[in-house]
Amino acid sequence: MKHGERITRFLRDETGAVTVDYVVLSGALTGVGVTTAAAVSGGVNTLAQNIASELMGTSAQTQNILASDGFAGGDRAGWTGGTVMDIDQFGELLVMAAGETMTRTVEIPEGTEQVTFSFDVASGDTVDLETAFFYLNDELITHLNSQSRPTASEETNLAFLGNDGSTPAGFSARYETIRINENIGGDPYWKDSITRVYLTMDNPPPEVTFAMTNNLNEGIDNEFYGLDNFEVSY
Ligand SMILES: [Ca+2]
Ligand SMILES: [Ca+2]
Ligand SMILES: [Ca+2]
Repeated sequence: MKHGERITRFLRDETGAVTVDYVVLSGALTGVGVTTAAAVSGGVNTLAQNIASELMGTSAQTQNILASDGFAGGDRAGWTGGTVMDIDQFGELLVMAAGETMTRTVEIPEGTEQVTFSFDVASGDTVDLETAFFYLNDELITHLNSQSRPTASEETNLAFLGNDGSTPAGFSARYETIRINENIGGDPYWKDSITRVYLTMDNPPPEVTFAMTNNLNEGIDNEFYGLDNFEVSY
């Protein structure tokens, strides 16, 4: 009998031991599961944060403004040449007289891959297929052929980039028509236009000078090219 009881106890102990082992083991497995879930969710969270900061980085990239000039209150800080004029309907513009050159130098952070110059060009009154020229560091990037007065045969105004906007290597130029065939301001008889121009420069040096000139042949009160909403960004 004693021997039998011992066997029974032994079996019970074995069963008990197995049960204990199972509890410990399943507990350990649950622990591994929790740890794995935490690790995976941690990884997913990190990935989500990476995507979020990547997206924020992208939007922040377009918001790095190096210069922003609207000439409000006659402010022309940083510019050489040109005269700020408050022309009815156009507002305050940096106006370029016949043959005049206007420049603005901007410091570019090291490692910038591409810098963008964007600005509105107002073609006022009797501009008749005369041209505004745009330079970056003395290199002619593109030119705007504009006709802001009504032609003799039809009242059609024009504004387009010369050479179809083709540019030297490492630069690009494009434009958008903001207003055309309208009497915006100046002399109400002569129609005007506003063209937004975008220039880009790849791998810019630490300092870039934007310059704008023209081949107008009349006084500022007869025709003008005006600059507004000038912005440099990367
Ligand atoms: Ca303005
Ligand atoms: Ca003219
Ligand atoms: Ca006008």
